[in-house]
Amino acid sequence: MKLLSFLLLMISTSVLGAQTATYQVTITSNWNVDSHLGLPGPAHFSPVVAVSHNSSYSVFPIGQTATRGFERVAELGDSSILVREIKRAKKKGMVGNYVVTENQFVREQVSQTFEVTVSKKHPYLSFVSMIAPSPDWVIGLPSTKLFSKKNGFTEETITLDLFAYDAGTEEGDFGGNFTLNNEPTNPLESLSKLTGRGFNDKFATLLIERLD
Ligand SMILES: [Ca+2]
Ligand SMILES: [Ca+2]
Repeated sequence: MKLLSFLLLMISTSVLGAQTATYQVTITSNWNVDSHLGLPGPAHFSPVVAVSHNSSYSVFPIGQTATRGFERVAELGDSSILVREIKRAKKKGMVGNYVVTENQFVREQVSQTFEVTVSKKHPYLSFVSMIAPSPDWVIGLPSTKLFSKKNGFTEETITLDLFAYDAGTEEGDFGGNFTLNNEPTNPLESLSKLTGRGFNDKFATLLIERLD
């Protein structure tokens, strides 16, 4: 019996393939005075909150209004409430893994790298990080599928430009306004790309590479 179950395990592993894949994510700052009308001394990207999930969840839902947790990240870079929301989504089966990184201080540390594991059950990756200081501006990755039944886990390297997005929770959305204290936006607006002077160039670039 033992041999039989061992054989079945071998067969199922080879037929179904690996259940998870790990990706290395690198974010490199492009925040600069000329393009973005200012680079304040404490300029940084807040700890990245990255999540693997199914199609019912996203941590960067373009077109939707902010949850309390998302608002807190967008305005203060504080991920504590968002992590609670992610844990609730995990209990409901919508989320697989999540990671919270460190601040990325763009004057001394131009890029940061972290790893995320996606699975067949949670094949999407999304993340968010605050452009700080700012009213409620973020960079992020909308839900990106890294596994399909047809092609398996994505092997190709993904590169993307990351532009500034408005979380729709605070006023003051004009180029170069790297300040924290602005009037609340009421009612909330949806997460959308910022446009105009100071926003036309990417704030960062993104590289996603498969590790194993
Ligand atoms: Ca805003
Ligand atoms: Ca607010």
